[in-house]
Amino acid sequence: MKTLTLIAVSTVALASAAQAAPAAKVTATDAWCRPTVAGALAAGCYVTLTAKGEDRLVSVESPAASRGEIHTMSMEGGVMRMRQLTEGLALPAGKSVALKPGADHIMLIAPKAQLKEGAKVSLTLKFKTAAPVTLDAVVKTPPMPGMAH
Ligand SMILES: [Cu+2]
Repeated sequence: MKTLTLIAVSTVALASAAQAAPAAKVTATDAWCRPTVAGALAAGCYVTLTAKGEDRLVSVESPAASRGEIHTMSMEGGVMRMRQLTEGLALPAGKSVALKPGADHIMLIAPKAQLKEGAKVSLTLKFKTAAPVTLDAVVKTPPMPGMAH
């Protein structure tokens, strides 16, 4: 009888230990994509990410495009250049990281349809540690139209 009781206690202990581990979480807000012209080869999308623990945005997928990439932009010799962040984008713990025009952004490659103002684009963001986040980004014209790339 004593043996049986011990087994029961250790099973309960294991179950509560599994529940106690908090799931790593990234919060995504203000997701939007820039409208495209018909036949556009790429579309820029933006979102603000806040990771609870240190994490990394490693990939982006969308049913609206062939694939998603994570890009950054920087000034090189007076010219704005865009490059892919093949290692993803670092997300420091507890700090909001804003993907925005002229800086880090999500690039949808080969959109399957024209992105029109007011439409919604489903994005799935995948992280190194946190669970994936799927959200709808709204298509809207950016406040500064001169920042297109
Ligand atoms: Cu880009």
